[in-house]
Amino acid sequence: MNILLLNGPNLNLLGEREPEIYGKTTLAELEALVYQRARELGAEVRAFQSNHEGELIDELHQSRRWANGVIFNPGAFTHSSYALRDAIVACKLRVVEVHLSDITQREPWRRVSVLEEVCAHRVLGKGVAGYLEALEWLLK
Ligand code: CA2
Repeated sequence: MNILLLNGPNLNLLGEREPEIYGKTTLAELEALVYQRARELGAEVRAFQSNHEGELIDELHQSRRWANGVIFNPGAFTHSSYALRDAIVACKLRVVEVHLSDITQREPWRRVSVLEEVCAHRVLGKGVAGYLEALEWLLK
């Protein structure tokens, strides 16, 4: 199984600010944890992070034949990006929407996900462990 690990805007700064919301783990550490668990489970992971909507869309397009599933934290694009929503449908990949925080318990604008309907599954508010849960869900 091949899994794309995709992180959206500002997640390159993980571990640097707002640890009370997003935890202390850096993006590099998070990616290493997912790589390690995937190796144990016999899967291959490719990780990509971008602050740019178009680059995330390009990565979904480019991975559509290689990947069997996607672990995707779209960051704030979650709440607004119909372009990413179309890309998820177009690439026909099983996408798990992951959020470190529980967006359903935060500001009203953060409670809305325009991607939820086109994702196969979602994991909210479990921090880094949520990414591992998403991996295991895709591999089960
Ligand atoms: O809870 C999540 O995982 C989010 O997807 C994180 C996004 C946020 O815009 C979503 O509403 C929920 C990114 C938050 C900003 O990331 C930071 C990272 C490090 C330091 C400060 C902010």
